[in-house]
Amino acid sequence: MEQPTTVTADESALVAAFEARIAAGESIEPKDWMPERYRRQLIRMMSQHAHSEIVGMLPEGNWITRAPSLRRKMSLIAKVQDEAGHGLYIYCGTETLGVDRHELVAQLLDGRAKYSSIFNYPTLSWADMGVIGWFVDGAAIVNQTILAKASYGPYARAMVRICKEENFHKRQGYEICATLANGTPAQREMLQEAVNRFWWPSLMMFGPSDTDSPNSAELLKWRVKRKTNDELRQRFINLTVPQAAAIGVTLPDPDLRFNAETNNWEFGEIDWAEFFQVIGGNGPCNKERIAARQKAHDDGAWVREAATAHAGKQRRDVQAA
Ligand code: BYC
Repeated sequence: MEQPTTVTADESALVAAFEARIAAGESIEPKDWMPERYRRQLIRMMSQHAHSEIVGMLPEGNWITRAPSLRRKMSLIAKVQDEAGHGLYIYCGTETLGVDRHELVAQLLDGRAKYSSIFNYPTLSWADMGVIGWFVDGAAIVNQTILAKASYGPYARAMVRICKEENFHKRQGYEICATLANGTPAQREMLQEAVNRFWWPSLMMFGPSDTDSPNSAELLKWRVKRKTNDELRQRFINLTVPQAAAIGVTLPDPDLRFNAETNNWEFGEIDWAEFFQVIGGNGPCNKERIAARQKAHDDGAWVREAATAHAGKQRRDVQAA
C-alpha cells in the first residue's frame, strides 16, 4: 500500500472544503479539486476493477464453443461481450483522473496492479458458467450497487449502468443452475461440484476481513466505499443461502446457521491463507490469465500502431487545411 501523501498547510483548507462537499453528499467530478491521495486511491481501485472485467472474460470465454445449445451460446457470448464493455467503460472512467490507459495495462501485465482473485480459478464444467453468473455476478451486484453511490461521479454513474447488465448475468447464471438442479443425477452432481468449488472463492471477492483491510478506512472516510468488506460479504451470504435452498443445492459450509437475533446467516472461517496466495500471484490460474492478456496485447500491437498512424495523419491533415 502507498503511504498517505503529506498535506501541506496550504492544502488543508482545500481538503476541508473537499471533505465538507463529501459530507454534504455532493458528487466529486473530474475537474474538481481533490486530494492527490483520493485520486490515487480511485485510480488503484477503478483500474483494478476494469482489469477484473477484462480478465474475467477469460474463464467464461473458454466455454463459448462448448455451450450446450444455441440459446446458451448466445447469452454467454452476450455476457462476455458485456464484460468487455464494462472494462472499457471503467478504463474511460479511470482516465478522467488523468492517467493514461497504456500505463494501466502495463501495470496489469507486469503484476503491479491486481484484478479480482475469483478469476484465478479454472472453469472445469458447464455448471461453472451457471455458478459464476449466480455467485460471481451476484457478489458483483452486492458490491457495485453500493459503489453506485460512491463520491466520485464518473465511477458511480458507471456502476449504475453496469449493475443493470450484471442483473441479467446473474439471472442467466441462476437459470442455468436451476435447470441443472432439475436435470439428471449427473447434472445435479455437476452443479453441486461447481458450487463446492466456487462458494469460498466467491466470498473472498469482497476482500480481506475489515480488521485486515488497509484501504477501507480511507475509502470509507471519502465515501468511495459506503459499506465495509465484511458487511457486503454478509449481505451476499444472506441473499444467497435461500437461493441455494430454492434449487436444492448445498453450500459447502457446515457452520452455516441462521441467527434470528441478528437476522444473519453465520458462516465458517474463510481460508485467508489461500486468498493471500491468490492475490499474491500464486493462485491456480494467475500465470495462465496474465499470459493470455499478454498475448492479446502483443497480437493487438498492429492495431495500436495503425490507430496512432491514423491519428497522426488526421492531425497533419487538419493542420494543413
Ligand atoms: N481480489 O484494503 P482492501 C466482476 C486487494 S469484476 C484481488 O480491502 P479495498 C465480474 C486490494 O486491491 C469484480 N485483490 O482493498 C467481472 C488491496 O491490494 P492493493 C471486481 C483483492 O480496495 C466479470 C488489498 O487486497 N470488482 O464482478 O479497500 C465477470 C487489501 O484489500 C481482493 C471490483 O473491483 C480480491 N477479491 O477493497 C463477472 C469492485 N480483495 O491494491 C463479474 C471495486 C482485496 O492495496 N473494488 N484485494 O495492492 C472494490 O470494491 C474494492 O477494491 C475491494 C477491495 C472490495 C475489491
